Amino acid sequence: MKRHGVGTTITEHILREERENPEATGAFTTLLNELIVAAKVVSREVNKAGLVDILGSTGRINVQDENVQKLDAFANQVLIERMQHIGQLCCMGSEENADLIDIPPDYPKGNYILLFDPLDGSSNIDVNVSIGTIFGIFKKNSEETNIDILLTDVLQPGIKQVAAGYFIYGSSTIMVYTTGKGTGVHGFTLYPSLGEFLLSHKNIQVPEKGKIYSVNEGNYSHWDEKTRALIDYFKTDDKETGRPYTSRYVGSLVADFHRNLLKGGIFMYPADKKDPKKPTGKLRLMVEANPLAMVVKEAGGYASDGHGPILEIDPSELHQRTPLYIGSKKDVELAEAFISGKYTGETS
Ligand code: FDP
Repeated sequence: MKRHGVGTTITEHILREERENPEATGAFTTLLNELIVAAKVVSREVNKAGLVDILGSTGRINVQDENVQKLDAFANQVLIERMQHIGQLCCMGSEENADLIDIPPDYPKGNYILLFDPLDGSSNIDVNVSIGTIFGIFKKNSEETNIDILLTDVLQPGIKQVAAGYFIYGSSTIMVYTTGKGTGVHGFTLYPSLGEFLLSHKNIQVPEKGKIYSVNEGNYSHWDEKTRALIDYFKTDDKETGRPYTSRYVGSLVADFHRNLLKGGIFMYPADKKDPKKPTGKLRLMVEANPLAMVVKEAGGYASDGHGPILEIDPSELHQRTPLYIGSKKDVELAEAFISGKYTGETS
């Protein structure tokens, strides 16, 4: 509903979802609202990232400023500082921190666990390519609030996430999130003049099959035969099965994922032999793969590690890595058939 020329704000949307959930206490609404504030701060900083140098070189100000930090460290700090005091979290986990992040003793604790990648795609910051923040939210198993949280409380399979989503800092800033259970995936665009996220992408559905494949093909020589066969498949001419697919790879997971979510297709970061320390690929299960897997599932798509659903992986480490195939259901099922050696012939 339009109100005085403004569409649905994200706050309205979250409150509506809260009213429709009889078990809601308002705790989750508080959590999301504070997360949105943190993302607005990061978005503002990302938008002026290039200006720091410009101002420094022309006006000779700021360039020696000790407070000018790397943006990913800044985003991490903003998220931790904004989220730790709200009273709804029992701990956090960040891609930037080796261990779990405790809630300081002078703040109240809650039942939610927030896991995030504060600035994904950070190698793209310097070149003005879209980057993002990814988040997944779990509930701890026990209702008791004043107990110490152990890593085992956090290491839950992605299927147990109660919400997940991302912010993309691109030509505009967009938040996409879901609370699962059929509530849909919705996108909200930040209107800078209002400082508000407004509903812009209602109930996003990823096409069942796409035309795009997204992968860092520079890793070709490090892949096994099955992975190479899959990529060769997408590139081979065959009108009946809609091939060749078109290749699109930004190198920012959030940006590549977001494009394929809206247009259809598959994003892949396969296992490779490039780095013996990362035999299962580069991407992190808890802060990258799981949240996007929840989003894509709710939008009608699928995420796999090549052998089964990402959301069913039982994690053993906070920073566990996983191969990732994610996007249109039929494309990901096909990839899974190739990788697990079950591919038998042409599919449409
Ligand atoms: P980045 O290293 O720039 O932070 O997981 C991080 C990530 O980017 C993803 O956003 C992106 O999809 C991937 O790594 C890119 O990796 P490659 O450079 O190996 O393609």
